[in-house]
Amino acid sequence: MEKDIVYVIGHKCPDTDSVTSAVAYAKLLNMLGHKAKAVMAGKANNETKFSFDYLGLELPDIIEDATGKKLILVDHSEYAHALNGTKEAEIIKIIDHHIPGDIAKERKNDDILRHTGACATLIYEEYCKQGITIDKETAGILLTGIISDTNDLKRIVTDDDKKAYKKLKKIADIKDLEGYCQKMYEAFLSYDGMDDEEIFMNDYKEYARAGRTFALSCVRAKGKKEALDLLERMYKVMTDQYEKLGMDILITKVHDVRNGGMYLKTYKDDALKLLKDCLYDDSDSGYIYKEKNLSRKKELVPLIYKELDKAK
Ligand SMILES: [Mn+2]
Repeated sequence: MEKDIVYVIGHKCPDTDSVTSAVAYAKLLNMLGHKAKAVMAGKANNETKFSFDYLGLELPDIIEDATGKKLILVDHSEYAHALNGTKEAEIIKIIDHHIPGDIAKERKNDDILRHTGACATLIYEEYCKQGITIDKETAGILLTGIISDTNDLKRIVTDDDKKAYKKLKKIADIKDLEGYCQKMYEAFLSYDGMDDEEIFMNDYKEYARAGRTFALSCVRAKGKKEALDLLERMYKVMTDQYEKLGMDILITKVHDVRNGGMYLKTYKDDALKLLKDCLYDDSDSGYIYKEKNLSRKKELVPLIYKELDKAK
């Protein structure tokens, strides 16, 4: 019985877009008569917890291993970001809005791989394609995913995101939407109840390129003082966790939300030099500071890929 269930799952270190996408897509499959269940590949972050609470919804269960399971992957398409055991799972479908990863590349089928601001936008479109009416609850879920991944459309988004947002906003009819977004953002910035290791793993992603591996953790701070404090604490976590994580390079990016800049620190060996080369930083400090906060997905990772390719 369990074997027939398809698990709809987002990436490790789940963010709100990956959880909402999984929940909404599992609901769609259920409505179409399939046995599907949304699950999470790890603990929900504070923003996701807040949103589900606000919408009066239960968070999906967490599963620890995907071995032998039937999966639909949402919001990721790389083994490095997927739950342990995904290589030994049967992948039915992928719906992702990032650059297609290694899982997507080794398949030829009806996966949905398109660049949008949020994966939730792609799920919204699936409801439209299937002709399923979106109820108020589902609209709230999908709208939340878009709000989270696009910072309420303030980041670069596609016309499809804007279209979905407009439609969903109307159906969801969230009272005081602006206040909801504000509270989501406050929860997103909050590390309440988390220790330093949990903060480091909260938004942590692994990558491989040119025979080397690296991981980049994104952390937020409410000002310069907190940013520098977090930078040192995350350095300690990187030092302590280096062997366990098994990456060649660990990087922490602390975004100073108040002032807009970013601080980067690395572990170990040549990692700092590599990153300084990427970012044309010729300072001799033990970290990097830039006035502009760069996006991990769209800016930092591509820059690091380029530098690693050069060094190959
Ligand atoms: Mn996403």
